[in-house]
Amino acid sequence: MVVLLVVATPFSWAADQLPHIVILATGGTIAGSAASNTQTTGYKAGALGIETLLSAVPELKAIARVDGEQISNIGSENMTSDVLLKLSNRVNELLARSDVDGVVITHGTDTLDESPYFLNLTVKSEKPVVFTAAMRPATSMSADGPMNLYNAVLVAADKSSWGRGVMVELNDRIGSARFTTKSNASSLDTFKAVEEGYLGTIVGGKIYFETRVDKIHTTRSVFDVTGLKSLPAVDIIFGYQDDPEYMYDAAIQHKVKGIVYAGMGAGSVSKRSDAGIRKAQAKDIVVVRSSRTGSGVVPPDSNQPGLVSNSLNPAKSRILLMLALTKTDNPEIIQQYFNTY
Ligand code: DAS
Repeated sequence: MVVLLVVATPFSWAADQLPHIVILATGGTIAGSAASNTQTTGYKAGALGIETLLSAVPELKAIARVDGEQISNIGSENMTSDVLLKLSNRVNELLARSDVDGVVITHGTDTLDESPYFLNLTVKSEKPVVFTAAMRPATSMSADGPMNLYNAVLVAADKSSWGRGVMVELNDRIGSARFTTKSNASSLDTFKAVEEGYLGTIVGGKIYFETRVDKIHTTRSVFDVTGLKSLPAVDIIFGYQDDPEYMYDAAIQHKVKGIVYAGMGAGSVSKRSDAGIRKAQAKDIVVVRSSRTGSGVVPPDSNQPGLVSNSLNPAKSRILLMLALTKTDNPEIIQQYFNTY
């Protein structure tokens, strides 16, 4: 008599069924290393590799099949368009595979309002893309990186995350790439969307989504960076009392294609900036007025030069203007992009 022994190994059976999440590491404080566990400033960001980050969170194995790739290992103050293009193209390659269910990207916090928005406009998939980071280095007491990474994978592995656009997850909060920005230089809860709030939160390992993004993103975006080797040069010029016209001369001299004006209040221009903007426009440079306040809408104003950024802050406006200029230099079309993305 043949006895067939079937051993159901829940864990290995479950492991085969777990979502496959790829973690792309770019550097930042989450991979930061300091001399002591009480040091939370002045450390080296991007010091630890992806394997070290993954080994610090063995609990990931219970929620997803995880692979790690090192895209770069830099402080995000040194993030560049070249790395953004590499990152976006790699994410699209991965998400086009039927055996990949989502992507998590570890990143520095300093420009974590730029990279996620770039991918929000260039990823061509409904699958979850979740950025995460840390405000304390991996070597510090109560480092926030491991739990942020665990929660980011939890979100990326969850079917309810599909179709929400690129997300930013830190400190048990889930923000949208479109609205989330770094609101404080050093606090653990620095990532916020002042007016739009969070998409959801994570409590006790459970995801609670509360809202969705109305703006266009991912699969509905017209922007495609496949095969692009560079992006049009766009600079940001800050508006302030006594702001000089020569900043615009420098931008013109360097042959930028676009300028974002980080204006006072609702994008107000001084007489000097007005002259500078009109001079740039005369050289076919597209100028968009944003607000240095960090939130709120910059409305159209026929008395002031330039397109308007809607509710995009200056750093996000630059991301959209760079991508817009890969498609057109028509001001009416670009303004429509700012009204809808
Ligand atoms: N330099 C910061 C950065 O990489 C470190 C951090 O906060 O992640 O953005």
